[in-house]
Amino acid sequence: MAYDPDNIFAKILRGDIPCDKVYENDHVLAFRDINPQAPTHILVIPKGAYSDADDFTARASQEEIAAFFKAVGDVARQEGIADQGYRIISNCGHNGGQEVPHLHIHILGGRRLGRMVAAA
Ligand code: DGP
Repeated sequence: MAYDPDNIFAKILRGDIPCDKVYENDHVLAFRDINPQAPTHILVIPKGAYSDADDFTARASQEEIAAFFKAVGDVARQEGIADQGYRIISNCGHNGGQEVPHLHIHILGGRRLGRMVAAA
């Protein structure tokens, strides 16, 4: 999918709209989801213009990929949910149910979560 520079997370990265930031480095930004599905619900996004996990894994550098996945673990530990466990999800494309077309990993924790995929 061609990257849409006007998507909401691109606007957050540009500082055009605010976010509740929890973590940032040269490659990654993480902030709280506006519609949390668990006591802790954080979105981790790369700073590069990648529309989804397919785009990212095809085009991103080894450094960007390593930094992104490392940040997911760092955020979970920072937020105190790693010991009890948590879930990471990245919805990719139409069938994946992705709504915002900038790659993001959801980190969900702070309670026991239900089945991984609800019955349709
Ligand atoms: P997905 O369906 O995987 O594309 O999830 C998109 C998530 O983004 C959804 O859980 C709600 C969240 N979201 C949408 N708009 C905003 C926003 O403006 N700010 C924040 N913090 N989260 C947003």
